[in-house]
Amino acid sequence: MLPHLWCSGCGNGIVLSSLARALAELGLERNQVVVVTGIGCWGKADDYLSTNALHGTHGRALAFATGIKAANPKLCVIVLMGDGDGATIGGNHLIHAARRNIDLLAVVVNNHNYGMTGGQVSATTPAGAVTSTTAYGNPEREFDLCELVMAAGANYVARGTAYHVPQLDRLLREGIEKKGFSFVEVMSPCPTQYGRRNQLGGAVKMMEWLRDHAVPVKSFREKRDDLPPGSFPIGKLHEGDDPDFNTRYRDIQARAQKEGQV
Ligand SMILES: Cc1ncc(C[n+]2csc(CCOP(=O)(O)OP(=O)(O)O)c2C)c(N)n1
Ligand code: SF4
Repeated sequence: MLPHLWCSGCGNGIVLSSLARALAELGLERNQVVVVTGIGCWGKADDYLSTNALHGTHGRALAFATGIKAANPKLCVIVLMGDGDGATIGGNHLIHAARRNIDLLAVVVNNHNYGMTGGQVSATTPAGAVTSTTAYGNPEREFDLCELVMAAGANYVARGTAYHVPQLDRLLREGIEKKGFSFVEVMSPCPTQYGRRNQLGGAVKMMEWLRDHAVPVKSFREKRDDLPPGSFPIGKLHEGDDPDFNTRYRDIQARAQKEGQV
């Protein structure tokens, strides 16, 4: 095991191992891969990967990644963000990356709060949950990130958890291979900040909660009204085949060149 900065019981190490396995299984050359991260606990993941890496500013990872992919479409671009980074301060970039259908994989580790800076409320904190900035309960409703990016136009949308590891390996592999915007949300425990404040019983109990509330998407759609409160679907939620941004851009470029405009 590598020395790392994450708390014991944090799900980040599990997601990182899953990503490393997905890259190894696909046999990608490390110089063909660029891992782009924002700021946060999960945003430190690129420190432990021997690919190209860009550690950007908080909430802007997708903007940097879009530039990289647009400039060199041959690169495999993977963007690692927390829910604060990728969906709260960076929420607008997330929507527009999905709308643009830029060909990359975005992995948002959703631990329901801003872990690194003391457990503040984020756009995925469940309504009523306690955080350092919502001491008596969150008055806001949470985003369903998968539904959000699906509605915005992503080609591949999936949700996994830090408990369901073989499935997560597969979802990350599929997300890397799929052309267009791929989004994998990983539900993951932050026992230090979120778990402690919400009295979720520590890292093991949080893992057991994931085991008991994550439901394969097919069963979820069939039985959603009969499932225990808090249940959520996991697996591949959506796959489309719309042309990605670079394909559309190339087509327009070719047309413009033919018409002698550039
Ligand atoms: C513009 C800006 N605002 C705020 C911060 C402080 N900051 C650093 S990390 C972080 C929260 C990260 O939370 P999240 O993205 O959910 O990742 P986690 O730490 O939970 O993995 C914040 C608010 C910053 N670095 N830059
Ligand atoms: S604060 Fe939370 S997200 Fe950050 S390393 Fe610790 S357990 Fe993980």
